Amino acid sequence: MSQKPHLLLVKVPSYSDVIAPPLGLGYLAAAVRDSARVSLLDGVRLGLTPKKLYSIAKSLNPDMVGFSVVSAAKSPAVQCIGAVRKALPKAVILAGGPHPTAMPMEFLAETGPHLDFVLRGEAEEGLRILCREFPAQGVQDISPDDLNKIPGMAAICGDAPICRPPAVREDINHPTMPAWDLMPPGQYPKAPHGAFFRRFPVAPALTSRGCSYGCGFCSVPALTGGKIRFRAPQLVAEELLTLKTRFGVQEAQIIDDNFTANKAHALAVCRAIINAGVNLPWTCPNGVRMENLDKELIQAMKGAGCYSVSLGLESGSAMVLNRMKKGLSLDHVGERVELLAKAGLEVNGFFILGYPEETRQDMKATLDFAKSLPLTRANFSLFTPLPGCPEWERLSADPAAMEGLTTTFSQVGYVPQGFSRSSLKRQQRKAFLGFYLQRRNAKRLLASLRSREAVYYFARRAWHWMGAS
Ligand code: B12
Repeated sequence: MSQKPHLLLVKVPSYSDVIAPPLGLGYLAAAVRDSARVSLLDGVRLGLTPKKLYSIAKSLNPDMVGFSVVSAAKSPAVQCIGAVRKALPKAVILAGGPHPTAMPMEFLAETGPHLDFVLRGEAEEGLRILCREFPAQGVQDISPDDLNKIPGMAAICGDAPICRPPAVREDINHPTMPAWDLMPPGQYPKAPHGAFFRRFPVAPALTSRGCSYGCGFCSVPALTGGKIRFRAPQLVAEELLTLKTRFGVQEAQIIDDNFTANKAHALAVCRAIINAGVNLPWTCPNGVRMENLDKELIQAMKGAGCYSVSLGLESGSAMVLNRMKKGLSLDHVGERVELLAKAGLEVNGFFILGYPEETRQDMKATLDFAKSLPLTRANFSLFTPLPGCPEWERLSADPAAMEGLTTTFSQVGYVPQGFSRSSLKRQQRKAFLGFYLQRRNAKRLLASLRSREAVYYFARRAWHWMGAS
């Protein structure tokens, strides 16, 4: 075809208390722009339904449609893909993101003939090949041999299914930044990652991808090959400046899988931010690890504008931490949290309740531990095994353990022995209330709700966490 194909990228809608620009789709759009005309629909922000998507697809009439799917959005994804196939019988329809990456053949089977293929892992390269080298109408034109050459490809292909390993990019400096014009942060509601912010609009940014730890509850190593890769610090600083000057961004969030995994990189990013005169407040709302968070790094982060850090503390029980393969000793936690708090940073603790074999005593230990630390906030989530995480692999071998398991995050996903759904939920409520009914913590929480809209989104989030059954 002589003209550039029109590619429509869709973030599949599912309930989320966070509504933030979908970086993955932004990177894909930037990667293929020289060979395709790209449109982007953030279904979470727009509250997209399959019916609405059907009409939009009809009127835009793209040649290719790519869906980004997390496991929580699996069922809406199947419906959206069906709706688009009905609207556009000839379009190439593909999917990617965490869920199709972890379960490619199952997802292809569930979507039936509507989905042409899945690109597993980081799809910049694969999508570029598809846009550049193949005519956009009709996948029939692509031979199985050619399909097999595309990184991360998974397709049914008659009786010779193709299923390549997830693509992992070595060089993450290209494209230099996501296509921010297709997802301007100013269009997003005040519901960013982590709920709390000081200024708005807020934009997420990456300085690295991947994580080399092997925590039992996390699927990141399975999705990204377990290897951490870094962006050039200078590029990070330039992206933040662009966000500020072109898109009016007032605050940034570093959402790496593990920003502090490599101290030299984290220090270099802080230096680049200062040298470029970025001058934006920023936070780390994803859990970071504590090993490298010493005085030097904490001061550098603070000096570069960081005011809040979230820590993946997970549990106050050594037995549970061990089971999680977290590689974290409770002895050093207090000292590190003190260091952060003394430096004047907000410190948020992430805890998980309901891990396999966890008891009520372990949960009490977690609450007591959380209360003993000088935390600004704490979050107690219920363990949900995600496709690709080590605990999912282990539980899958036992049909009884998998019974009733859900990954929607709108209800209890997994119930360990000795609990029912409602008793587990009660433990979670007890933990939240136990923590926030401490005067010091209640005061801090109220002080950080800075606008009416922030109160609304916080209440929505609290209802979701405390109320869902
Ligand atoms: C930041 C983050 C968030 C942020 C997103 C903010 C933002 N601005 O992007 C927020 C807080 C919103 C979030 C929410 C949730 N998250 Co989250 N999140 C992440 C995190 C840490 C990084 C995501 C990211 O930006 N990666 C960098 C970009 C470049 O990569 P990417 O998005 O994966 O996109 C690449 C590929 O996946 C692929 N790709 C993506 N989409 C598509 C589409 C097509 C067509 C193709 C071909 C390829 C493709 O190509 C992209 C470019 O390389 C990941 C961990 C991780 N490393 O994946 C977890 C992760 C994705 N989240 C996870 C979960 C569970 C959730 C929630 C369900 C949690 C909850 N309790 O509600 C919600 C789901 C919300 C929703 N409806 O989507 C899981 C998903 C696992 C799974 N099997 O589904 C992950 C993997 C974490 C984990 N511990 O396992 N999350």
